[in-house]
This record gives sequence, C-alpha cells and structure tokens, in this order.
Amino acid sequence: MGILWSLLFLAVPVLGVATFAVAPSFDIWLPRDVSEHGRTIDGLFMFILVLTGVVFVATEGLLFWFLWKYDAAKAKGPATYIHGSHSLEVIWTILPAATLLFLAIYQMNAWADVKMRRPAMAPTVEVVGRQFEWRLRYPGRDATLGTPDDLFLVNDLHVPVDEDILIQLKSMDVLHSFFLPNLRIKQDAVPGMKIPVWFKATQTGQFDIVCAELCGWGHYKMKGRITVESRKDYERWLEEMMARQEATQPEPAEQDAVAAAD
Ligand SMILES: [Cu+2]
Repeated sequence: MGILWSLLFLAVPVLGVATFAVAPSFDIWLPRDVSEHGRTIDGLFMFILVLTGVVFVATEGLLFWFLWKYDAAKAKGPATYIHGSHSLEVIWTILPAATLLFLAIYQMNAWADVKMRRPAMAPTVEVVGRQFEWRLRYPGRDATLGTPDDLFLVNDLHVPVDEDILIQLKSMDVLHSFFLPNLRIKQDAVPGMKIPVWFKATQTGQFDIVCAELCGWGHYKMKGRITVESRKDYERWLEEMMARQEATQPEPAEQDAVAAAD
C-alpha cells in the first residue's frame, strides 16, 4: 500500500511540471504581450514561477522519497517519535521570509513603472465601470474632459500605438477591475475614486477588456474591446465617432444622467 501511495504522490509533481511544459504548445499560456512594460512583468512572473517550481518539485520529491522508504509494511519496529527541532524551525521560517523580502525589493522598479511613475499628461480617456459595461468618455475636440463636447462610447476603446496612454478609471456602482490581459494591466475601479492607469501599446490589433472582479450577476458579460491603431486611423475613428454623436444630439435628460455619473 505504501508504495502505491508514494507513486500517487509522485504523480503530483510529475503532472504539475508536465502541465506547465505543454501549456505553451496548447496555447493556454500567457496571452500575447503588446505593451512596453509587459516584458518586465512576464520576466517577474517567470522568475517567481521557476523559484516556486524548484521548491515545489524538491518538497514533493522528498515527500515521495519518505513515503517510499518508510513504508509501514517493510518497517521492522515501531516508528521513533521526535519532538521537533528548534533550529530547523528557525531555518524554515527565515528562508521563506528572506525570499519574500528579496522579491519585494527585486520587483520595486517594475511596480514603480506601472503604478507610480505616471506620465505628465492630460487623460486620454475616462473609463467608468458600471454593472455590466465599460463606459468611455473621450475629451472631444477641446481635449478637455468634462466639457459638453465630450465623446461618449461603450465597450469600444481605441488608442494610438507607441504613445503614452493615460486612463482615468472610475466606477459608477460597485468594485470592478479593469483588466487588459494583452497589455499586462489590471486595476481595480473603486467607487468614489479617480485612479490613473497608464501604458504604451507596442503593436496594433484588437484585444480584450475584461472585468476581473466578481461584480454581480452579469460579471461574465462585462467585456469590452481595445483597438490599438496608428495615430492616423485613431484620429479618423475619433472624428467619425464625434460626427456620429453630433448628428444624434442626446436628449437633455440623457445629458443629465451622464453628468450625474461624475
Ligand atoms: Cu465588473
């Protein structure tokens, strides 16, 4: 029995490592990175994965070895009980603590790039999470948010490629999380707060906007789309959207509703 159990426990690290080894060929690995800071984040991810992976394989291997070697059926006498080792406990407390401290220091620059070194510019667009959609507000022709010529859209975010983008993130109701998997961006939208989010997209294309916070019954359908395009295409699109909005002048009641969202 002991041998069967040990083999069962051996299957855990073997299958665990195999899953990670074959994942990229089944396209269930990280989504394609199209952001300037993504490489740093993916590098951190891989570093931590390898670090924890090595510890995982070592501890699972030890567990297997002990199960195999100390099979009760082969034991000659009763097991010896020991009370524990003070120095061992100190070691396995200090080692993980030191590792975590190292990671905390090692990732500081990446964190500062994504969450602290905000580009000095006016917001490109305001994104407001709402059950269950992403409401977008572009500054319009005067390049100032909060004026009557603002452009309002839902779930269809466009940004120019290779430029700093600054988003002003808000929520109209509950906690949401603005998640752009391909841009390695994830930020909670918190009611009552204006949170800046910035990135630079390095490739054109269409990518997902997802809500990564369980925000109610319709959370699953809170999906948008981000289109990264050339400056020329972006401006043409903005122009078309503004013309379309001006042609369908919203009723005053709707304008009040929008103003109340601020
Ligand atoms: Cu949500």
